[in-house]
Amino acid sequence: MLEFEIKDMTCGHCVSAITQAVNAAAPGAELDISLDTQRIRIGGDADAGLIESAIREAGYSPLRVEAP
Ligand SMILES: [Cu+2]
Repeated sequence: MLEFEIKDMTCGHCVSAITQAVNAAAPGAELDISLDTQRIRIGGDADAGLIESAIREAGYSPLRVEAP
């Protein structure tokens, strides 16, 4: 599982833009987005670098949250 904090994800528009970016970078991956905590989780063994750059290309600033 991957987790990112995205501080500039602030509204429903951001959520849908990021959802599209992640779906394109990791087709079929399970995605859990929380606007409240400004975090997203991606299930499975998706490529962290690929997803991070897709989110950046969509205009946002993801910060990788390392699992404990
Ligand atoms: Cu927004």
